[in-house]
Amino acid sequence: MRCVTVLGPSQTGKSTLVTKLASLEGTPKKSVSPYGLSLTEFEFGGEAWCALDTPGTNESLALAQDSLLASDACILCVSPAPEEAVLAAPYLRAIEASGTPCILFVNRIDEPRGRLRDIIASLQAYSSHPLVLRQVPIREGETIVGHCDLISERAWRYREGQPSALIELPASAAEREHEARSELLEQLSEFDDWLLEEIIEDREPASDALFAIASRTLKENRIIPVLFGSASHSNGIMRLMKALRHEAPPVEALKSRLAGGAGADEAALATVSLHAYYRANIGKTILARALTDGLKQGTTLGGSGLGSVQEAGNGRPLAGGVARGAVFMAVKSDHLPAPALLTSADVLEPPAWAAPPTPMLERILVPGSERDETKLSATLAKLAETDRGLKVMQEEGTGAQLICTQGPVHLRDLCKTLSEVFRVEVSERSPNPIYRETISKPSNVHYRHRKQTGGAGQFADVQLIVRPNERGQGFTFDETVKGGTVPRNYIPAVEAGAREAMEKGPLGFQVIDVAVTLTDGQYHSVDSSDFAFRAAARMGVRQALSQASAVLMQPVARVEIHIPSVFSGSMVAIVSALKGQVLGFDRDENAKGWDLFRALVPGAALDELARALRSATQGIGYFSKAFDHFEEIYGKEADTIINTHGSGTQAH
Ligand SMILES: Nc1nc2c(ncn2[C@@H]2O[C@H](COP(=O)(O)OP(=O)(O)O)[C@@H](O)[C@H]2O)c(=O)[nH]1
Ligand SMILES: [Mg+2]
Repeated sequence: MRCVTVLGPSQTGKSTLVTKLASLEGTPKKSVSPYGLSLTEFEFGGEAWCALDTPGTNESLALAQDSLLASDACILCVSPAPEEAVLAAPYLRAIEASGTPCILFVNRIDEPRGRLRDIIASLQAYSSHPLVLRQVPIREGETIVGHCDLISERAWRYREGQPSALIELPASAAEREHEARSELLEQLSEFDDWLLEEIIEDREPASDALFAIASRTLKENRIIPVLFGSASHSNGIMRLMKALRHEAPPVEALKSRLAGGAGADEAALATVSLHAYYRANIGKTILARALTDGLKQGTTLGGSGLGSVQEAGNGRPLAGGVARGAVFMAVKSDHLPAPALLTSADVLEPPAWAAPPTPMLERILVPGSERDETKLSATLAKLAETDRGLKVMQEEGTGAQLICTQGPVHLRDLCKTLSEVFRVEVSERSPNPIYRETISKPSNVHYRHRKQTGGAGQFADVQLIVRPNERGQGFTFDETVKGGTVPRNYIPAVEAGAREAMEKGPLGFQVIDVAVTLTDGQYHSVDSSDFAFRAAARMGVRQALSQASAVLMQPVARVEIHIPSVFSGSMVAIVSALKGQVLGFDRDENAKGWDLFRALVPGAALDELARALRSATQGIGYFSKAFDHFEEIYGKEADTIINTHGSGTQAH
């Protein structure tokens, strides 16, 4: 079986294209995962094919990447409007990183949306491989009525609902054809010395030789050939499918690509799992592709016996086992993760390029009942195993389930799976922002803890200095006690008490960056104890903090924003509006046409940054974030935060 991924922006006609490709010769079989990955099996040219169709939203990029893990080649489907080219940038980036041979298909050419040359030029800005036009349109007025293949130089006229008809190349198209053909030969000659020679010698190379070169340059992933058509009108579909059949590399090429990318032993690779999900009453279902022959139920894979294997298109049991190259469904193989590379003994990480984008949307899941509460964390942990775009954590302070997802659609799918498959009901809320407080001036305190209850009394007396520490230094403690006024053995208890006082300061937040010094004190030979000194220090430091002009501190994150360069102009304004600080920006060395923008942004503004970035970049820009430091925050803004989130007793 040969496998191809179809990917590209939303509404470019990917799903229509897959349906048309799969229906060229017979009836396709199709299955769809709850995450929207749709898989179609069909026959073409006497071979079995599998097309993986992914939703065209940026949240689904991870799904597209996982599909590439199992694909011999991919089709990037775009609309012919040059101004929409930027929407394809994330896909070009992912395809290039993966090393998957790619055919660019400009769909919807029945719609007058712009010139082919313009769309190719716009897309070229995001690809380091040359985009090589393999056909030119034949036009009547503004309408494209057919195409001429630049290698065979055969011209075709589209016919509604029927195969295209072979025609004479119209004189009006001849000049453009000639020009485009020379361009194609020139582009191909960069990768073929023989062809270069032929061109220099002004010889006309034979079509067969050119097809062979075109095919090799796609297999070696040096170029991206460009075809066009209209999926809904079935125009250009046969040409595209034939190109795939003749030019897409065999599964062995995928195998060595995966082994190379993951640093794995190619000979040992048996299977790549690309996607997993849970179904009610069935459990974990894994989509995988066999890289060797002879896999069947019971075969040792990833260290354990493979459960039952089924046809991916319709779930029928594969009694005879799985042939090399076949995409299959594995159930009752709970030990297998996805995506992963599997040898018979081991489970290996997929290549780094397949890592999902950093999850940007953080939410707290609140269980609906006590029963749900116990089930929720176990279920989330299980889901995170099969969904690398999901991160599960606990909220600081409350211990609630904090999840990071790719975005709102991902979150919705997740809650749906929780409810429908695992019967766990949840509601959601935003995480509590994390604030801290510190002090802005030193303060001294003399505190005596004394109690006489029943028999034994309690006595401890401490004199303390509380001072602001350097930013980032945290809590420090020392002592300058002279003459044993506080005996050595009680000093650790004083430190412990001081530390306890840091748990909640006068504004109601954890206190950071404070130095406490024990300077003097008194003890009682009978009534003093660790307990008493701890209490004295705790109460004393609390009192000192309340006299030391507490200030609110907010977290500041360091963000790395990834955007196509065309959007870079708007970033400074976005970051400034969020009271962030721009640290600089550079070209992204790893992705043509992309910039990397670094900034410091208040933690509370990260949600807003995600929103602003989405709207400024048509959903394409994304960022990764890491906590950087806490910084002071004053005035009205601070008061509002203290009133909403603080649990202190003392007003600011
Ligand atoms: N005019 C025109 N419409 C198309 C073409 N291909 C698909 N469509 C329409 O575009 C819409 C989106 O198609 P779909 O295949 O769902 O796009 P996807 O989001 O990329 O999967 C549907 O209404 C299709 O009928 C085409 O070649 N020409
Ligand atoms: Mg679709």
